[in-house]
Amino acid sequence: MHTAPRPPSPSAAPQLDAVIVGAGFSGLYQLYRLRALGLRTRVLEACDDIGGTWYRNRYPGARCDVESTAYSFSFSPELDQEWEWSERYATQPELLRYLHHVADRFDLRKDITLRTRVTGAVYDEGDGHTWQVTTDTGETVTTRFVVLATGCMSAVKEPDIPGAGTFAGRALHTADWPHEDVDLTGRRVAVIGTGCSGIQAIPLLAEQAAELTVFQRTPVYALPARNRPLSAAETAELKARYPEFRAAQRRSKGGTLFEPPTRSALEVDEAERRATYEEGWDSGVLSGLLRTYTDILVDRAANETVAEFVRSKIRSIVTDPETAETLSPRTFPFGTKRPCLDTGYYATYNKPHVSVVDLTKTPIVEITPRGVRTSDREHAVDVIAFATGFDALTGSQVAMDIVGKGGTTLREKWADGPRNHLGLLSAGFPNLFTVIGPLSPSVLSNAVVAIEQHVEWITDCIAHLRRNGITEIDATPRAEADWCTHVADLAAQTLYPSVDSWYMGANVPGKPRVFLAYTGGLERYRAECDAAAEGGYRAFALSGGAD
Ligand code: NA7
Repeated sequence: MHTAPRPPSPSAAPQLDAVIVGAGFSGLYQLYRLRALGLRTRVLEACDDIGGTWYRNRYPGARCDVESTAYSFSFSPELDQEWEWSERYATQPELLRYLHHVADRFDLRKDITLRTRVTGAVYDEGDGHTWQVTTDTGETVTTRFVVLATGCMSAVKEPDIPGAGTFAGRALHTADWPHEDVDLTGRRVAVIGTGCSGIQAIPLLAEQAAELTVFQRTPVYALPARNRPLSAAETAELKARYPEFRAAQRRSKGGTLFEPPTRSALEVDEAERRATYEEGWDSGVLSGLLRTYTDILVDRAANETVAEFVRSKIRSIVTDPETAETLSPRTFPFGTKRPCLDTGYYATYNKPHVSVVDLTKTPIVEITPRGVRTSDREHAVDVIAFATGFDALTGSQVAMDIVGKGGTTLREKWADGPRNHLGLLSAGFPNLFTVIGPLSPSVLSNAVVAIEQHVEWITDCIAHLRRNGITEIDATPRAEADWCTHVADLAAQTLYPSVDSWYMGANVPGKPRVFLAYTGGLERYRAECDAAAEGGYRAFALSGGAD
């Protein structure tokens, strides 16, 4: 049970209409929308700047893996016309500049409070139908609605390695990189972790370090980004067709545009398959290989054809055959962990000062004051860069003391895995919406398109409630149970749940194994959400209120 403060008396009118937690892509757009409805809204942001994911992930090489022109807001045609992306895949600084531009252009900053972490929220289940939100600055605010815009990858997974605090050199984490330049010239650097963050950082860290040792537990499949500057002509051409492009994005399955495959990988011959995979590899698109055939994510034999194709590419790039084999993923099907887009990742291992330690052969025993001790030796280093990932999708929410009806905390309710209806509302936690949280398409889609769909649905819902004098909306236990079953059933038709990935919560010790995202695609999901809103949100439990 919780120790949070008691809720306010039912008669007290809330100080605010809405509190939004987080000032990244989700929080900024939600603020814009709720303000347009005339709601008294505040965004509370833990960091000392806006930007969310794109503020925190400042490591060298941090870049989006969806094309910038698609990974950007679509709600304002004027914004589309005035903003210029410089590269096919924007770097973190450019994405942050974009979000600053959005905040300024739409005058959002005045309702954003920085350096204020929401620590808890308690629901008044009397007639008040309000949340009392508390912060680490000692503030308490009452509000009718709360929107968790805390992102999918914001709870950093601290390295679960003995002795991690004893290192006498400099310890860094990709999700909390220093603001000032880190000069690694002449330094011996260790990188622990080879997910997307590690893979983006390693080539840049290798440019400076005297020695770079990569500690790899599981190799991943990485595809070349083929990043390049965007020409003025390309940009002009895109801007001319932005309206139709944005409309098509909204109708798409994953927020990016491509022709869906029609054939099985097993019904074509080897030469044709190879040619198709070469094209996907050269496309420089994250899903370039996933979208080649219908059965890549559902049939192991089909998947193995593309997995072996990537391994053949690794062998063709990495000159030392033993290193190439160490870097070759063999323990999980292609795409069941998020693939990575890289720039020079595999070729970095051809440099004489770069090496990889295969932790499946010589596991890390501990971090020592001098470096990293594996089962066979101690690796002395000056700097350790942890690229060990996140408590994805649920971590940021269960970190807060959120107390719903009956004094139950969200943490308690989700002890066996997240439960909600449509990823939007969890039964017993009324008026508390989540943007791209668990059991929604979130990490399996272009996040910005998914965010816009959620924010717009939440905004329409709140507008409806206010128009009709309804002060409480809750998911019904029945609808929630059906949704959780539906999400699990869809995932079970794929290879995803067969793999220990952060999609399954498997990277965090003790986290329940549940597939955390909706695999049915954005298009179908959007239809589900629209259907649930029909008939005055009849799929939810609604109550009238006191004010
Ligand atoms: P990821 O994808 O979770 O990668 C974390 C990496 O760190 C992965 O290689 C892990 O190996 C490794 N890891 C984690 N803990 C340890 C320990 N204790 N010892 C050795 N290695 C460890 O996080 P990223 O930040 O790279 O990317 C997250 C997402 O952000 C990414 O997919 C994009 O969507 C954006 P493991 O695989 O668990 O064996």
